[in-house]
Amino acid sequence: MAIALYAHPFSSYCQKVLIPLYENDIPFELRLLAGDDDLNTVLAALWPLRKFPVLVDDGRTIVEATIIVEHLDLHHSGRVRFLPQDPRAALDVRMMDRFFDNYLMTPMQKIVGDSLRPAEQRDPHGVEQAHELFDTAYRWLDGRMAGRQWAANDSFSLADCAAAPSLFYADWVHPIDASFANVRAYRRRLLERPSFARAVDEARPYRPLFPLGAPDRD
Ligand SMILES: N[C@@H](CCC(=O)N[C@@H](CS)C(=O)NCC(=O)O)C(=O)O
Repeated sequence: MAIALYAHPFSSYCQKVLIPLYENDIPFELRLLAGDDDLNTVLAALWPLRKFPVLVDDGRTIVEATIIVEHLDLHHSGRVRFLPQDPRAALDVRMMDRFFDNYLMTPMQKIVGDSLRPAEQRDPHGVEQAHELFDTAYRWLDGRMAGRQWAANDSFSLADCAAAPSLFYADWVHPIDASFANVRAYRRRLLERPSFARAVDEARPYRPLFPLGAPDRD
């Protein structure tokens, strides 16, 4: 039975799982969540929290992007492995995956989400905190990436699947300062990775939807 992915190409967490699907040429059907009420009803039945991506594989529903990547690595493993077999090395990958989700994806979603609220429901303090978090996270990541090609263990992994969309969009909402040369170089490297480049290209038509205005680059 084919894999079904409930997703939207412009969504950062969906791009995180498109990367392993493209890296290993795993066939899947995209159920495009683009305002179709019927599909949204299906999504709510599969996952009442209505967050996406959601993957259905052989009748089994898998939620949370990280777990979807782990599921694909376990059940549809291919040329590129996303978690090292050594559990100690795998911990480093998981640590970096948490870093990108918690300290880049989260403030990015906070800032974008806030911009979609009516003026009287905005949270300027929360947005300010999100910007501060970016500065701290970029600084830490710059040190971490010194001399590294990929986020963990010198091979492309789950951590880089999390890094690619989070750094891609983070730079749109809080540009990475030129002093963080390692982070900027890593972001460029991720954009050159064919699987992520494909995900970015497929999402290009949706750029006008970016509420803060997509920059004219990338
Ligand atoms: N923790 C979830 C987060 C997923 C998430 O926030 N997805 C966004 C799209 S990028 C979403 O579902 N937005 C719609 C909503 O929040 O209602 C994961 O890792 O998959």
